[in-house]
Amino acid sequence: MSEQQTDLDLVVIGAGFAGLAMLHRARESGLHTRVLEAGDGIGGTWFWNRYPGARTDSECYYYCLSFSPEVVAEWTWSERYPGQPEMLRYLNFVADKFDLKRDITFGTRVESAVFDEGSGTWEVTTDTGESVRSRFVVTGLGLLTEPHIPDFPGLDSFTGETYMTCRWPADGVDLSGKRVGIIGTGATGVQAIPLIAQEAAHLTVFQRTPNYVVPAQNRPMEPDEIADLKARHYEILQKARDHSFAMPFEPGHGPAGDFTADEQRQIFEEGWKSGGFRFLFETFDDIIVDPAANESAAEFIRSKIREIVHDPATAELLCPKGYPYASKRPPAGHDYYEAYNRDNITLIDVGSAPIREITPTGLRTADASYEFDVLVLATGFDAVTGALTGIDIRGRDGLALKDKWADGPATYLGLTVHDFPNLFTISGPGSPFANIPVCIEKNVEWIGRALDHAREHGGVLEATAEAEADWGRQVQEVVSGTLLPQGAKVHSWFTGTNIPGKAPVVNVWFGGANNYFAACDTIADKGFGGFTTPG
Ligand code: N01
Repeated sequence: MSEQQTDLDLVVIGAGFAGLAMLHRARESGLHTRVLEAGDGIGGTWFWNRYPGARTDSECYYYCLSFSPEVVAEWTWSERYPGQPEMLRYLNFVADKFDLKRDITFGTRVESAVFDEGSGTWEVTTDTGESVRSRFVVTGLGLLTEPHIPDFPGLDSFTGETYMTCRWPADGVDLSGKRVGIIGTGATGVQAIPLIAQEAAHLTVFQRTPNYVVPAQNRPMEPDEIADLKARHYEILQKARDHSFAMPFEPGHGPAGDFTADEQRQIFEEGWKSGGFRFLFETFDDIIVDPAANESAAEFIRSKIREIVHDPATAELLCPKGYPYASKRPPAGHDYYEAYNRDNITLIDVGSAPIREITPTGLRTADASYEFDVLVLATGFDAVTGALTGIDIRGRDGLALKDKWADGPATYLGLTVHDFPNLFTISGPGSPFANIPVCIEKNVEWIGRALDHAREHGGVLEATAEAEADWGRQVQEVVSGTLLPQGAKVHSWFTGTNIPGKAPVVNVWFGGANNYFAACDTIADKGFGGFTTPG
């Protein structure tokens, strides 16, 4: 193990969308920066999630970086929702264009970051035995990074092959002729299931909670469309920044209650054809706040499931009931429900008969046993906080972030934490869950200004305890007027309830990404109120 001390202005943890954008911005300010990345390549989420069917759930032309007009002009997307390989090629294109990799150290997992009061610097140590000292630390760890593997008894006893979707081998897995069992029907499982079913001899899907899946309606991009989207990129970006979920969508038709049942159905039908999140945001404006509007949308989706899935018993099992649509993050499907019409797929309800143990040849639920050769775990993530608390981050007086957040995360703007000076968390808890690249770039823009401000005013920026407490109150207040907290009863990562024992707290800002961006901009424009900048 080698040990080496380097003095840096900035350490960025993670080389996904966030880390790359941050590195580029930091160079503009002339900061001596190093990015530390656990993976062997750039991409973050898009590096690790290589499971069959992995692709974006947002359309290509706003799920991308905008900081470079040259990249916008030079890169051409092939599909409406790019697959993981294309997304990874894109991020490499961006990194290579700006020669970003020269400042990134790969295969290096950060183990700790400790603030030293005396020098006002952070000491960051890695699993390669390296230790670097830096004035600022920015985390770009992603919201959905730390895998969640349920504590199934007997997991190690399984004698077949086991794969986590978020650690799928880069060379792929040959599933042909094999019996596969998959646990999990979240956004990941929903993408993987149709493709695994096409390849495997048989697929058994273990579903605990059915999801509301709207088809993405993927298709190739047309040359004329691409030219138009490129020409209007910055107009589209502004539209996304003005939208509550950072997507350049048209408003809905107003409250669902203003329309008859037939009219509602027609509008939902249009939304279904538009696909993906457009169904949620371009149909009616009150789906996530009004129980009746939500139930209309939910019932429309159930009617589609019953129409598509031939076997009525399977269709009923797939129909979500008892919780509002979108109170769990709704997946986008690619022939998802259609897959259940195949002869080689079986759906098992592990909501009513839970998984008791993994056996050497399969698994046993409360009422039956199942055999398979390959086990796929699509069981989600310790979202939002998991990647941050997985690093031993210590602020003033040795305070561990993990301890500070034991009863739920506390941040100012999702970006900074009281008692953790000069630490910035891109997409941290309390920041919006919305179209991620747009949010990331706004965060990076703001952090860039904050770093410049800190350097002009004595080198330290720290959220006050009052500003942090006030932001925490606002995060809980804005969500209380919506149906989203009800997802807690069906293990939603929005509320931390997908992880047994985790504090059940809404950990993202649902008060509108547009309002959040405005709040952050105002704070920066007014000289960073809510922060102390002691010399
Ligand atoms: O994880 P999840 P994910 N016994 O937590 C089940 C983003 N994403 O990886 O619903 C049995 O949603 C669990 O059951 P239940 C997106 O933001 C984006 O699918 O908790 N089952 C659920 O079915 C998404 O929301 C994209 O009852 C158990 C599944 O495992 C987020 O990532 C693509 C269980 C976990 O679903 C996470 O999605 C994919 C148990 N003990 C993902 N424990 C794109 O945008 C868990 N489950 C492209």
